[in-house]
Amino acid sequence: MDGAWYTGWRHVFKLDPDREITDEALEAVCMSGTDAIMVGGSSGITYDNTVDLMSRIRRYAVDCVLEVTSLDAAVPGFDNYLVPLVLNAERAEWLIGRQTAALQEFGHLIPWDITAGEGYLIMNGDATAAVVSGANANLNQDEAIAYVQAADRLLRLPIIYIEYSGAFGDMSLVRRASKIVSQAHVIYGGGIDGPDKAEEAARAAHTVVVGNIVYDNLDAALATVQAVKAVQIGVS
Ligand code: 1GP
Repeated sequence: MDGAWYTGWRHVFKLDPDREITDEALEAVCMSGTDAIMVGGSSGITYDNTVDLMSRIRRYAVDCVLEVTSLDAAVPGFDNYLVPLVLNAERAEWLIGRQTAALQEFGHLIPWDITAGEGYLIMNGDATAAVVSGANANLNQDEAIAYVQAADRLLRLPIIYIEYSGAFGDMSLVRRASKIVSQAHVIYGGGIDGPDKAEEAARAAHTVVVGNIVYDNLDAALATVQAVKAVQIGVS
């Protein structure tokens, strides 16, 4: 890892433009000490709801990054951009087709120095992202690790995101992934409902993403920040 903008992230909150969040809750999230706010979701994302959420987050000093999953919602003004490539998608459209279509149209506008590709490995077949992209989440650990190695060694992707959205994943897989990568940064997200799971994930991944619980139990969500920051990743 080379000190790129995402390498210092230990904890990230992911907010969904398609879900309501009060000003008070948003303030608590942005002032929590998290390293960044990621804006993204798998459905109902529009230009308007993305601009709206970005401008509300912009009131705070925290870094704000857009995960670009729809061309319609590629909003300028974020600090950074992540472009997911779904490694285990059944349809090539989600691996590289939609991205190249976007480049044909907007390639000249992309701020490359603040944009990174993100190899997405979707491990929960029930997650909306899995359904939308037709991801084959039915992988054993060795098969999943082969995707991680392909992304890290063959594709040289800077980030690998192990996504269990909605369910807490196999931390032994995440730990193995973080150990095996040669240059990629490993992000884990899914099912973190409070400090205990956050701490477990922080031992396994370079960066831990906390999503849904922000909307369901704000206090538990806020408690994940210190839980993550208190642990050193045990995989260096
Ligand atoms: C979703 O990985 C994130 O993209 C976080 O997952 O919403 O389950 O916390 P949860």
